[in-house]
Amino acid sequence: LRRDADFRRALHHPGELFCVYQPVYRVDDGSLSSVEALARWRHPRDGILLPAAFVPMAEATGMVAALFAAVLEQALHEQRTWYNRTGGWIPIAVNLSPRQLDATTTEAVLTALRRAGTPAAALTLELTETGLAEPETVEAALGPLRRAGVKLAVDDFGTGYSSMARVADHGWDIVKIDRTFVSGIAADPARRSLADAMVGMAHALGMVSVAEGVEDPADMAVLRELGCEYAQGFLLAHPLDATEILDHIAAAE
Ligand code: G
Ligand code: G
Ligand code: NA
Ligand code: MN
Repeated sequence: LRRDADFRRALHHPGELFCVYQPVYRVDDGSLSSVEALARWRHPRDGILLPAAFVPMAEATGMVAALFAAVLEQALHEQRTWYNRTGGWIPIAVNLSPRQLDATTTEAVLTALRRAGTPAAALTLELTETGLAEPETVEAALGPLRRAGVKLAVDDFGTGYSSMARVADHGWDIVKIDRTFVSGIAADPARRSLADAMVGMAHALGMVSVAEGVEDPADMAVLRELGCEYAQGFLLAHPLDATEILDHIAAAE
C-alpha cells in the first residue's frame, strides 16, 4: 500500500517514471528497425524499479492507464527528438496492459499522436498474448487505432493460450516470439522446428515476426535461415536510455 501511494505521487513527478529503449534490428542486414519503450521507476528510496515491481500494482489500483499515458508521452517526445536530429521517424513500440483495453486508451493514443505530430504508422502497441482473451474487447479498443494506422504486436507469443488464427482475425501486424522459444534453437532441432513453425504461421497470416531475447550468435544465425525478419535481445543491444539511442542512431549513419 505504501508503494501505491508512492506511485500515485510519482505519476505527478516528472522524471520519476521514465523509459529505456531496447532496439529491434533487421535480421538480414543488421540495421536498426525500431525501439521498444520499457518503463522504469526511479523510486526515491528504493532505486530503479523494473515493471514487475510496479505494473501489477498499477493494474490492481486503477493506475495503469496513467502509467501508459506517461510512457507514451515520453516515448513520443524522445521519438520527436530523434526525428529532429535525423530527419527520419524511428518506429517506437509501447506496451499496453490488458487491463486498459477501453475507449480511454483509444482516445489517449489518438490525442497523443495528434499532439506530438507523429505519423500513426510510427507507433506500435504491444499486448501480451494472454491479453487477447476477449476478442470483442480488444477489437473495440484497438480496432480504431489499427484503422488509423497504428501497428499492433502480439507480445510473448507462445506463452498464452490464444491461437494464431485469433491473432490473424484481429488483423495484427507483428508477432513477437517469446524468448523461451528463441533461446537454444541452434542446439536443439525440436526447438528449431517450433521456431520455424511460428515464423511460418506468422507469414502465412500476413504478419512479420520478431524474435525476442536473442542472446546467442548461433541462434541468430538460425533466425536468419528461418526468415525471421527482426530480432531483439542482449546479443544485439540492452535497453538504452534516450541519449544512448541517439548515439546509436548517429553511429549507424
Ligand atoms: O525490461 P523489462 O523488465 O522492462 O520488462 C518486463 C515486462 O514489463 C515486459 O513484459 C514488458 O512488456 C512490460 N512492460 C514494460 N514497460 C511497460 C509499460 O509501460 N506498461 C506495461 N503495461 N508493461 C510494460
Ligand atoms: O515482454 P517484454 O518482451 O516486452 O519483455 C522485455 C523484457 O525482456 C525486459 O525485461 C528486457 O530487459 C528483457 N530482455 C530483453 N532482451 C533480453 C535478452 O536477450 N535476454 C533476457 N533474458 N531478457 C531480455
Ligand atoms: Na513488450
Ligand atoms: Mn515480450
